[in-house]
Amino acid sequence: MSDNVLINQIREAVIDGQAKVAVAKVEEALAEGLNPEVILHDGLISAMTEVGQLFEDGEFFVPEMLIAARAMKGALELLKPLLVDQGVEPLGKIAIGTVKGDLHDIGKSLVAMMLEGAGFEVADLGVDVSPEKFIAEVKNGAQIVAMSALLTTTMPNMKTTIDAIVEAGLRSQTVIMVGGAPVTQAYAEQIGADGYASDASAAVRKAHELIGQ
Ligand code: B1M
Repeated sequence: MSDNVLINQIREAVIDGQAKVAVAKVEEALAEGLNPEVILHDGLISAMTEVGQLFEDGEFFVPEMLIAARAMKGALELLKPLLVDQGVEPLGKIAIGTVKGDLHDIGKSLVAMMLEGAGFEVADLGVDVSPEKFIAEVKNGAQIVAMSALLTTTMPNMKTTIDAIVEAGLRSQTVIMVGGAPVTQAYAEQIGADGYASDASAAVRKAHELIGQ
């Protein structure tokens, strides 16, 4: 089967929330030798972009978004070992999480996975992460605090977390990186973060840069 047909089938399976079909098609694509990064970007991420558009257009509602996300996560699990190179020595410790009030975890998990693959030790704190939890990880030796936000309403919680880290007297002990669809370089600067990355690969580059490697 042609590569484009398979990629389209993966996209459609994710958009339709057909988790089993999505996994089967990703397996088929891998067996045919398609590049995992192409499957990720042109198949899975492209499908979630379409899902977001359908939601904005009022054609999809939260349940449809949720089942599409489940299909994406199932397929992503298959790609994980292929996208993650085995790092040898941990390069530094990163605490990553989606900020308080925000339940979106796919992008954050993708970033965590790529950072881990690049050789960082990653503490994935999950979603809806309070400033206190990030602070506990800084006390626990995290050199980078990495925050993700997908909602314009939760972006300010990045600033709240930075302020809490400052108040705890820990700002000089950690560097702070932010990202997520609504976040920009300008916003990162405005809230006093040390770095911004637009996607998972950029996050790996930024993490290297931030801890001087
Ligand atoms: Co939500 N949702 N959602 N949602 N959802 C968006 C974000 C939205 C843009 C949809 C839309 O309107 N088009 C919109 C936000 C609008 C806004 O704020 N302006 C929205 C809304 C409104 C909501 C609810 C409020 C809906 C409601 O209840 N009425 C609600 C909020 C719940 C909450 O969080 N409190 C909600 C709920 C949900 C679901 C639970 C149903 C589900 C999430 C399931 C899950 O994650 N387990 C969901 C989904 C799936 C989406 C969309 C469709 C897809 C998100 C996604 O996974 N993208 C999304 C629309 C969209 O983004 N197109 C949408 C794929 C992922 C790989 O990309 O997360 O951007 P992304 O991550 C990228 C980069 O951003 C970057 O790298 C990643 C990989 O390239 N990145 C970082 C991310 N974090 C980073 C951190 C870094 C660096 C880079 O450094 C630390």
